[in-house]
Amino acid sequence: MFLTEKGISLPSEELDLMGGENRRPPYTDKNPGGQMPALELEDGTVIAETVAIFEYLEEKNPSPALVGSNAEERAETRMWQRRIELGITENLYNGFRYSQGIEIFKDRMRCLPEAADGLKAKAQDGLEWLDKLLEGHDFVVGDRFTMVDIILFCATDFIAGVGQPLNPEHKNITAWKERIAARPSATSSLHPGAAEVGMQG
Ligand SMILES: N[C@@H](CCC(=O)N[C@@H](CS)C(=O)NCC(=O)O)C(=O)O
Repeated sequence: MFLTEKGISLPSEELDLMGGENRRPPYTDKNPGGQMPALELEDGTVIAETVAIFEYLEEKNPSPALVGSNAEERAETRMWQRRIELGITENLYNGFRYSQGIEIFKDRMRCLPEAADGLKAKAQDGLEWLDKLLEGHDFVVGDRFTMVDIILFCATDFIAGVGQPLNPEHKNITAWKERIAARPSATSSLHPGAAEVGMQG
């Protein structure tokens, strides 16, 4: 979705995530973090972590700005990225990994099944907080569409299909999600496998 918004096209290679191809060599020789995505540059440098990839691509392709077009905008976007990932999306993902996803993740990382419900509740606390702040705003970072909308949209889109739907009482987040889902980049970047499990974008 980020690439599509930027108008960037890159060659790509798919790995069998369910089969754990990302958790063993040769992938882990390149990205010892063992997760996807990773971006391999022509000189062999490998950049993992989605936000690091976004920031790299933004520096190389500043327009349209999805981080920001000046220092103030970039700082504001990064502030929101931290809030959204630390307060919401990491809790959504770990809540999933430690419960519905445990069969996939139990041999990949230390799982804390006893923490799953608490993590899911923390994510809901974060969404409740955000719902109020979104009142009167189109996007998470005020009135600018940024990488933060992409991060939160992809997380809430995926997680709704695996046991953590949005709370319909969060009217502002529900409206925001529909707004982001309506962007052509959401639909055109959707992997056929993701569409099969009910994702919108
Ligand atoms: N912190 C990483 C998390 C990446 C992540 O969770 N990737 C998932 C796919 S979207 C993955 O590789 N899952 C399989 C696994 O962890 O083995 C990032 O932001 O890029």
